[in-house]
Amino acid sequence: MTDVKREKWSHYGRWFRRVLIDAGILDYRYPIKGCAVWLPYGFKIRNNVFQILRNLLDSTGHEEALFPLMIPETALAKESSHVRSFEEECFWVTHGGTQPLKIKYALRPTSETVIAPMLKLWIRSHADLPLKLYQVVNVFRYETRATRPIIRMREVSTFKEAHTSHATLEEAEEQVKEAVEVYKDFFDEVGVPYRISRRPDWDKFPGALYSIAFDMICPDGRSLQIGTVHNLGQNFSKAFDVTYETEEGKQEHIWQTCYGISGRAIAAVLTVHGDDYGVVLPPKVAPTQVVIIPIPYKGMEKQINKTCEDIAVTLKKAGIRVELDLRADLTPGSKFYHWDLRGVPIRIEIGPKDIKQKGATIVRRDTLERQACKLIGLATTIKELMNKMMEDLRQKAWKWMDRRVHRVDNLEKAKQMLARREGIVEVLWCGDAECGHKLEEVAGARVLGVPVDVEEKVDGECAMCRKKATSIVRGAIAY
Ligand code: 5CA
Ligand code: ZN
Repeated sequence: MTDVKREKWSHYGRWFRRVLIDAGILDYRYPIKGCAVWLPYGFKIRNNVFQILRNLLDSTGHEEALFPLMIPETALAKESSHVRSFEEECFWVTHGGTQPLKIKYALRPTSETVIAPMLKLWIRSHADLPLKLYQVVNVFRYETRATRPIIRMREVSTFKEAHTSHATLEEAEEQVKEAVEVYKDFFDEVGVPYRISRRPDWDKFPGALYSIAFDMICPDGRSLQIGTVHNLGQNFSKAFDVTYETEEGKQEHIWQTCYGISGRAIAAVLTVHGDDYGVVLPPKVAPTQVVIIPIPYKGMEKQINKTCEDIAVTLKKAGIRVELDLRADLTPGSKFYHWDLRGVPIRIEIGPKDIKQKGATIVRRDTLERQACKLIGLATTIKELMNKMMEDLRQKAWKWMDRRVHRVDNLEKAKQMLARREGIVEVLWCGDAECGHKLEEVAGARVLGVPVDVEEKVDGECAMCRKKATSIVRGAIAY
């Protein structure tokens, strides 16, 4: 515990660091920059969040696998734009013991070049396609920009990467659409709002035809990329010569997509719902969904504790994750503080009045509202409240984000808003890179790309050059 103030809205970065440590989620003090420890409580949250993602992938025909960590330099180098971008970003293994290796190995920064040589062995004919694999692993990137807990790590210890193989470009395009839908469902389930944009060519994934990204807005007005979907075309299959036999007996290179979500998705959940008291966990991802706290009263201690124990049993039977806090050395107030900090969605208090009324006092973590309810049907009441809370969290987060996406009609205004970190700006654009870069002439500003989440006919002039606009373009100060 610490007495340092956590102010989410005025000091987001500081708030986030403090909350991670104080709530027992992540310890960032490991002696290698950009590496951290998932603490037991944080690890449970991480697993719950990623289980949602696994379920969505499993139910759409993906299969989980596990590939090796190391990549021979010769394999990494096969796709030229990929290696150009990633060689500077790799950690390299150069020795086995004291012996220098003949070919050095990269720790995977991502796994296209790990998977491709295996696909070459596995894929024979059109009957082997599509092949939809994913893995949840750690990847390593020698990030040169400021590292931040969970958000920009050098060991990204939580990284879900999906890799798919297809017979045609059309099928790969369909897969990109499915991946976008899976990611939408995932972020909707945890109540994280987003905008989806097609990244400009100069910012696509190295080796991709094009990249689509999900971005959210942090409390300080900066955007954060929380997931990406790439159409890789035949770039890797040509580099690794991965072919299949068509129905007509011809050999063709396969078409590929890949899409990734990292621990940033967890950072997003903690960030959008948290407040000055700590984290606020959506019931689905909370390791403890309900905490029961007795309010001691002279002469009634036994009765109160017994009622608490009975409630715990009932709720557990109903499948609710319950914690009973009977610690005798702590006041109810310090218990409230403890569980509020950790974001437990619902608190049940049992005091003398509740006993008399055969009831309980329930407090919601998100609104801190208290309500009295009956013990009869308590499990149902709690489940309904958790559903309501999830819906409220989602709506509140979306409303907040929607107020921070601004349509502006001229470049000056857009730049001013970016400089003041007011979120995402949208202007009309002719599509020229030069005009895109003009929007980026504010320290740290980035073009997020063209909306793919809303279809909109545009009619007007490019905010930069006044030529005819062909689309909207989004910009933000990005993390
Ligand atoms: N092979 C593709 C798809 S798996 C790939 O690597 N895409 S990526 O480079 O865009 O990474 C996927 C996602 O990981 C990004 O959208 C971003 O949200 C997250 N990410 C990237 N670098 C880091 C990092 N250093 N720390 C934490 N998360 C990261
Ligand atoms: Zn223009």
